[in-house]
Amino acid sequence: MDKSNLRVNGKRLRMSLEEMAKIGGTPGGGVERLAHSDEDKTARDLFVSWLKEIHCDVTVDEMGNIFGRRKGEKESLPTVMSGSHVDSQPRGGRFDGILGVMGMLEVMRTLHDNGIVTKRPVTIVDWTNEEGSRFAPAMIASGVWAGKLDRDWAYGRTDKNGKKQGDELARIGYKGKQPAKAFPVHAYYEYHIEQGPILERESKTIGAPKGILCLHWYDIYLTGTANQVGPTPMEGRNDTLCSAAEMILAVNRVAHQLGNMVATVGEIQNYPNSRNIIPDKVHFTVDIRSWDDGHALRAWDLLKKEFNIIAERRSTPIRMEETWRVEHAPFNDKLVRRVLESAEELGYSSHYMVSGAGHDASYMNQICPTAMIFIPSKNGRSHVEVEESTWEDCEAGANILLQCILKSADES
Ligand code: HGY
Ligand code: MN
Ligand code: MN
Repeated sequence: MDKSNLRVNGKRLRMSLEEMAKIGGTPGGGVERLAHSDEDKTARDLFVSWLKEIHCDVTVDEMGNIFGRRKGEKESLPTVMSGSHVDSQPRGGRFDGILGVMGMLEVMRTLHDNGIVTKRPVTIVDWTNEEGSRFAPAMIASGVWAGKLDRDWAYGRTDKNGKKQGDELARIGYKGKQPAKAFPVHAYYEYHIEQGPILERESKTIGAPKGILCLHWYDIYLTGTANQVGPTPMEGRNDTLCSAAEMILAVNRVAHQLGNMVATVGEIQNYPNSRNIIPDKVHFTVDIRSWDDGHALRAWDLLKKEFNIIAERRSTPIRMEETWRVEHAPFNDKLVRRVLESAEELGYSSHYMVSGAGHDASYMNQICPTAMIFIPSKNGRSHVEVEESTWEDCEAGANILLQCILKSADES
């Protein structure tokens, strides 16, 4: 059979995405499927049932990563793999992560329908807790699998209510026995929405990122003196929310000043968070990203100095945690070219770019040749309920994935 004419079933892909969007669906048309929530479990169970329908060999490792393997002619050859994540942000979108899992499922279904056995085995993966929203950091399970993060450290990470990641993984029945350890992979592709404005602005259908920015995450803790807001004079207050406010604006300013980076404070907790008590504890997060890891570290050095000055001036002692860093990920040139060539062969416009969003492909890139396939995000929006991509583009990206998988899986 001339596999270059093979195409996915776009309707079936749409149906699986719509089915998944019902799990944790939100009133605003998005999804909320936080890592290790009941919704995450429901989606995982459905995914596993679909894998079994096409006779995949399903395994779950210690971090809850779900693998579905389709036999190849030469079982001893390293597999070709693709996948993404089922978990979402709070009030997240219906495409982030799940498109890459359903897209690869559609590829596996297409191989199954056509009775195609590739030279190499083909594996699909759902990476646990890619978002890092409930349990920080992001990409934690692919990080453990790649040998870059410690499994027990990951198990010990807690959410805002003090629940431990390892306990929650066990609670939903996905704390597998198989070690979360890298096995040989010949090539890894990740199919994902762009989550930014470039493809839409350039009117291109397929994005081929040259790689992913570095991601550096920090946690800042401030302590002050709580008191009744009425009788306490303004002079001499140790108001942690005022310190945090100055620090948050410094994060924004430094990113503008240095350029070639993004830096954001996305999360803050304020205690006791009562309108008539001066806050005496604040926790907030800092996310810094750049293609140049050293540049991102220089920004952090500057911010640390500024934070210490502010904390000193306001007498609100500070503790800064350097929580997590993943290097920038320059993808494999050959595989990136394969994405661009496949787009050309299938008649789709394409664009060479960079990924500002983090993906499990960052860690896979440290293990094996890796590349990603993007499709446009409407109005460049993501991590929001209005996240949207067209069904035509979803089908187009899945067709590119199918061709890339076939080419890599038939390589000797
Ligand atoms: O943070 C990210 O870019 C991804 O959504 N984890
Ligand atoms: Mn994602
Ligand atoms: Mn995301």
